[in-house]
Amino acid sequence: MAVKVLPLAKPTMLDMYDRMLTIRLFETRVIELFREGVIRGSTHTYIGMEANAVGCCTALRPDDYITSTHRGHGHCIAKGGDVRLMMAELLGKATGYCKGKGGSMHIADIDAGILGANGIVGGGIGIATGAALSAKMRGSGQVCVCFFGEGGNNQGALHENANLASIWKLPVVYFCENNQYAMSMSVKRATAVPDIATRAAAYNMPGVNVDGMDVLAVYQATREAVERARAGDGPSLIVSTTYRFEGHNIGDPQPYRTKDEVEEWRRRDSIDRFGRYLIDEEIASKAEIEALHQKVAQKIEDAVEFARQSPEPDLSALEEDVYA
Ligand SMILES: Cc1ncc(C[n+]2csc(CCOP(=O)(O)OP(=O)(O)O)c2C)c(N)n1
Repeated sequence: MAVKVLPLAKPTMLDMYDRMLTIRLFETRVIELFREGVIRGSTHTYIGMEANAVGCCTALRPDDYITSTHRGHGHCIAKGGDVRLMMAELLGKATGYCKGKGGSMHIADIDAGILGANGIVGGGIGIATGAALSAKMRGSGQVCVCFFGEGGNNQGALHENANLASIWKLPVVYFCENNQYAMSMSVKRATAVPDIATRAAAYNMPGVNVDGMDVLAVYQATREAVERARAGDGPSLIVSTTYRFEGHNIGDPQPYRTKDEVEEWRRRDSIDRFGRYLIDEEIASKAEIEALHQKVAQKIEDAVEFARQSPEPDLSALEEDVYA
């Protein structure tokens, strides 16, 4: 791996691999269940981007916060969300995170510091900045990571919030997942600057680029930004170069990109890469990696079974938890 990474203990690295694989297998089952008609509505999968959420959240404390996006399953799993409650929510069951009434884009787990997925592109940015302001005012030492896409990066909210966060030195890390496309719109056509990280200069904060297919590089970049935030030195912008292997949502025919391009990125798969690293560096044996695959597959099947067996919300709950 190219980037110099501070040492991580073997259990931490195995846990990172476990979480990356959990995201991959969770999303793979989501696609299957969607095609079966068991999951309805719209769902955006995180397949291909696993190194981002996992590398980033490994640099966080359990009580730190994240805000997420419409493509939020990976962030939720990486920060410690419960795959049973997530799957139940996707199946619209009463045991789900939102009692089956929110679906994919409203999953939150406040106890785990997950301040919510968000169907509004850029909708998490103000929430993250507010959470960081709250942490600063309470003197809690918490940091908030704000995930958004390169499409979200062009929302005005980012620029208002980045300015405030900088002048108030808020403990927030703006983490832009540049997966090259916002729906069908290529970043090259939609964004005025070729290097999004240079935008940080306008807010007097560090802006760094990172290889979003390298989980250790993402961990290292986030760790530096988190340390700066926790020390009271203010926000940072991290821009990771990554790719979603599947369509924007399930059913996207993807006319805007070639099969060759997708294949080229699939060859950079971050899970294969990290698995090879663990074996080559003799951190884990092939047998340990295989055992992890089996354990994770079992965990996902258990979540699917839990969701399938769970009851539908009762009709009497229709107006519960409705605020507006
Ligand atoms: C404010 C707003 N505008 C438009 C949409 C429709 N929309 C949903 S996802 C998306 C693309 C977002 O792209 P990006 O932020 O790069 O995230 P990605 O899907 O690539 O993860 C758009 C335009 C929306 N949900 N909210």
